[in-house]
Order: sequence, then structure tokens, then C-alpha cells
Amino acid sequence: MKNLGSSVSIRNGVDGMSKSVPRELVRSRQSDRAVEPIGLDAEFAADVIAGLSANEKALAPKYFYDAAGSDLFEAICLTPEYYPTRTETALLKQIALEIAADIPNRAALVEFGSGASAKTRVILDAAPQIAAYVPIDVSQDALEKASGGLSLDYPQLLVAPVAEDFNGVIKLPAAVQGRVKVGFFPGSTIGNLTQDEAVRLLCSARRLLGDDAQFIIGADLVKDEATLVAAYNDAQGVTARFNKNLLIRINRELDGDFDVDAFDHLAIWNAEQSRIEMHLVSRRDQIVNAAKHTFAFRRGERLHTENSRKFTTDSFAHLVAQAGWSVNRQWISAAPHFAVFSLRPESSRRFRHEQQENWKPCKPNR
Ligand code: SAH
Ligand code: AVI
Repeated sequence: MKNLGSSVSIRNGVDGMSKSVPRELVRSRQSDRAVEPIGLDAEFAADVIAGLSANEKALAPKYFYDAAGSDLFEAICLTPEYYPTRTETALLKQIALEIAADIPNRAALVEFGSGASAKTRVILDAAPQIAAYVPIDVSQDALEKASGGLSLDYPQLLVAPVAEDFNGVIKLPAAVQGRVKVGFFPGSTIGNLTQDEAVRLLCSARRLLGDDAQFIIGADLVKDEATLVAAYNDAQGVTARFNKNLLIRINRELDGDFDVDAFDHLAIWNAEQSRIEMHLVSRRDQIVNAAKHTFAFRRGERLHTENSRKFTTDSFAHLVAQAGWSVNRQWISAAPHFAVFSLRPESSRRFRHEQQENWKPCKPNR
């Protein structure tokens, strides 16, 4: 990631004072490693090389979110077909006071994949007792924009952004240690994770947030195929641009030579896996160079760029139970149905028992 040499105003640190913080201080510890002279990001390069060399080509959806990708996601949210954002926002507005009633004084709100932090404002407005906010996001641009805006609009709030991959090991800023934590994971971003990734994230959130936490998660629900497919195939083509922006990012950051027009956007419903899949489909046989490697695409070959799993209330409860959480409350919107769940940690005793009986993902992975 580039150091843009400018600053962002955030309330930060132990004293909670508002200060101007150099952009590079809010960047990821992972990306703090030396940037190679030609601007290659080593992790991105390694994942592109592995993903494009595989028999079934695939890349992790977190790579969508450079500055342009984050803006395109916000544009998707405004399309008439993409119902999840407006549906979840309306539902959160309806239930915000119920959520707020369970949030203690001086609590810290910790958001996973915070993006523009727009839904956060609904919670903050209903729960002024929240004293600190930790947005976690891989998109440094989105994080800086959102943190700056929140600091201006909520001057009493301590904002301590963390530019990290939430699938990795997260450390919370010292300023929120000792506070009751409320986890917030809206947008159905949990649906973009594999089953294993989701269980691992929920396990690490269980440890990170503590025994007295609650965890508010938004998840999209299974519905008729036409509504689902239309949401990922908007008529204006914004989702197609979002999907293809991944190739533009590879060209820019990994010295690639993708011809973006030689790929088609494809979004399909996989009923067996209960997920929308996004792919980029090669329009012809072609050779592409990127990250100092060469990749062959056959005509019709797919690059799998995203899964967006859709849940039932049962499948969601089953998922979170594997990671030591139980559903305390749930709210479901009118059609098209979207759910917000409030989770509580399972009692430590039972959780420890389940870990011993069934499993592994919740054991500390370091
Ligand atoms: N929560 C917002 C944004 C959802 S878009 C909403 O509900 O509208 C998904 C967000 O998650 C993006 O901002 C993206 O940058 C972030 N994200 C995706 N994968 C991530 C990962 N592995 N680690 C951290 N952030 C991630
Ligand atoms: C962020 N995430 C939940 C979105 C989704 O619906 O899976 C990303 C997205 N992909 C295409 N459109 C929106």
C-alpha cells in the first residue's frame, strides 16, 4: 500500500484526544513490511500466482477492495437490484433501540469489514453510551475516509481504526482494553467467507471480544433465485465493473497485462452450496502476464472471484454454534428477507467441552 504522505484526523490512543495522524500509522501491520521498489505487494502477488495457476482459478474477494473497488461497492449498494444494503439499514433503524438497550456504558464497538461505516452510524445514534469504535478493514482508503468522517460527526467518540485482514490475528488497540466489547459484522460479509474461514473468524472474535460481549451480525437469507441473481447482475453493470476492477488492480499493482474487455462478468446461483458465485469468464484463449508469471486462459474458462453465501436462520445458528456463540435474538426484515442476529458467547464450560469433543478451529492458531 502506498504512503500518501498526508494525514487523517482521528480520536485515538489512550487519552482519546483528537489528533492528526499520519496515514501510514493507520495502515496494516501486515502491510507495514517494506513495500518492494516496484510496488508489488508480496501477499497479493503470492495469492495471484497461486490462484491463477490452480486448475480452478480463484482469488480471495478481499482483493476487490482497493480505493476504486470500495467506491464501486458503495455504488452497487445504490443500484435498485442490490437489496441487502437498504434492507439491512432499514431493519437496523427499526431495531436499533432494542440493540442499544443491551449495550453497557462506555462500551467499545468493534466492526469487522467496516467499509464506509454507514450502518455504524445507526448504532451510534441509538447508543450514545458507546465510547469507542474500532473499525477493522483491509481497505485503507475506506478506513481513512470513514474514520475521518466519524471523528468529525461524533466528537466524543474515540475512533481507533485497524487496517488488517480480519481472517488473520487481530490485536485490539490498547485504548479499548478493559471495555465491554460489542462486535458488529453487518452487510452479510460473513457470507463471503468459506465455512472454515467463518468458523475461524467467529472463534477469534469470541476470544477478542471476551465473555461479556455481544456480537451483532447481519446475514442475507435464502430467497427466490431471480431476486438473488438480479442483485449480482444489475442492469447498469456496476457489479460487472466491481468484478472486473480486480483485473485492473492486478494490472496496476502487479504489472499485469489483462485485457479487461476479454472477460465477461458472470454471477450465478449455486443451490447446492446455497451461494451466489461471481466469476470472470475468458472470452477467448489467451495468455496473461502478471506478478512476473504467465497464465493461460482457455475460452470459457472461469476465474472464481467471490462466493456470497445465503443463510437460513437454522444454518446460521449452526454456524455460530461451532465457534462458541449462540443466537440470543434475531430480527428478520420483510421480503426480500435479511436477518440481523445478536449473539452471546456460549458459557465457557460448555464451549470448552465442545472444543474438546469436536474440535480444532477454536484452538488458538498461534
Ligand atoms: N460493512 C459495510 C461494508 C461491507 S463491504 C456494509 O455493511 O455496508 C465489505 C467490507 O469488508 C469492505 O470494506 C472490505 O474492504 C472489507 N473486507 C473484505 N474482506 C476483508 C478481510 N478479509 N479483512 C478485512 N476487511 C475485509
Ligand atoms: C460485501 N459483500 C457482502 C457483498 C456481497 O453481496 O457478497 C459484495 C458484493 N459482491 C457483489 N455485489 C456485492
